Amino acid sequence: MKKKALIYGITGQDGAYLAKFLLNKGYEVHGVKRRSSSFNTKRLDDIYTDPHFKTNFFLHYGDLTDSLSILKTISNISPHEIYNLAAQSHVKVSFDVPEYSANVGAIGTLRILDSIKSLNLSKKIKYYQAGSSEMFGAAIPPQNEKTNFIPRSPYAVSKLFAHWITVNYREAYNIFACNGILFNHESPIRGETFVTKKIVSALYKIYKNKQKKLFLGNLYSKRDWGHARDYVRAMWKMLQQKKPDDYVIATGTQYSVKQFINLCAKELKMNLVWKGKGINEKCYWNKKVIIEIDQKYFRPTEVDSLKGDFKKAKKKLKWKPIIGIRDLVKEMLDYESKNDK
Ligand code: NAP
Ligand code: F7E
Repeated sequence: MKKKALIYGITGQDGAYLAKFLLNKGYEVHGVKRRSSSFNTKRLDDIYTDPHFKTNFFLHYGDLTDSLSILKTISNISPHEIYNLAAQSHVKVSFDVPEYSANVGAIGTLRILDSIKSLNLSKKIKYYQAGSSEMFGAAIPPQNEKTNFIPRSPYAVSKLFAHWITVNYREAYNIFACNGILFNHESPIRGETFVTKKIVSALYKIYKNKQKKLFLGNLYSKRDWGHARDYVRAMWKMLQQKKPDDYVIATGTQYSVKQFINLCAKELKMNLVWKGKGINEKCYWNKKVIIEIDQKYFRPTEVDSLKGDFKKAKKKLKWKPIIGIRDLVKEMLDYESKNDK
């Protein structure tokens, strides 16, 4: 029998990669999208087919703040697997809209889990929860499944609730529910305001003389950056195990934001010169200032250093990342070039 998957957060970066991955595996894929005043399905354009014709891909309206729609969607579709990738996922923005971020990230997760339980589908549905390395926050790297969580933003705290409510519903109601604790993962279709996409897109435009300057915040935080295509494979693998469990997914390497900029510049063969310190640090190319610091991009509390230890996933899931950071940068730059009008 054909397996059915339901994806919350289908219109996001990971939702698009996961949908393609599952369609290739022969799944019938259902996704929940929010109503928006303009089209929000750009990332799905290449897999969307008019449902009047034969297709394995279906979109439904819904929202994680709306219990009624969640209950109805899960009941109507009765999927074998649910992937909850929906969130207000921008850490800096979560300081501006903390209540909404918690409503979606934390209570939204509870709404799905409790719908599974209330509909008596605990034995049928396997559940994946999109956890985040942000939950580790100030914990010393490398971080793994045994590391204490020290969250540093409303986003991270909401993900921590989601993590523990997933564990609780697994233990209390026997739901096959897994937490993936994923470190940063990027791609050409990463949201434009996350730092990697912001850097790649601006540097490319500066290189092509279509933009003069890029303004950034903290250049010295370090992240463990992988590729989204590798990471959605890990999500699926978690739900194919005999027992539900929680896993760290990472590359085990870290780079600072400044190192990431230098990697992009190297790929573009741009010779950058850095001068100054702190808020006055500037980056020059061809004797012109192309990068400056703007205080508004700093967070009230920062996460300084993330580096994941993914030994458990390697051993139990037989998972490891395939795409390294240089190939990631190259693919992101190629995408900018192909879409350059
Ligand atoms: P993303 O591109 O920001 O996508 C988030 C998705 O959630 C979008 O489809 C968005 O819909 C949807 N969404 C937001 N609020 C919603 C609501 N109230 N109801 C229903 N859907 C809602 O994020 P991503 O990078 O793909 O990440 C996927 C998940 O993994 C997120 O939960 C994120 O927090 C988590 N995560 C990401 C990373 C990473 O590095 N990418 C690492 C660890 C964990 P719209 O398109 O309409 O906005
Ligand atoms: O910031 C610094 C910023 O917003 C990375 C989300 O997917 O990964 C992501 O969260 C670093 C931070 O990602 C700018 O201060 C400097 O230290 O790209 P980011 P994030 O906060 O790590 C985790 C795992 C998730 O779960 C989240 O959903 O870069 N930084 N200057 C900047 N960041 C941004 N966005 N913009 C800047 O101008």
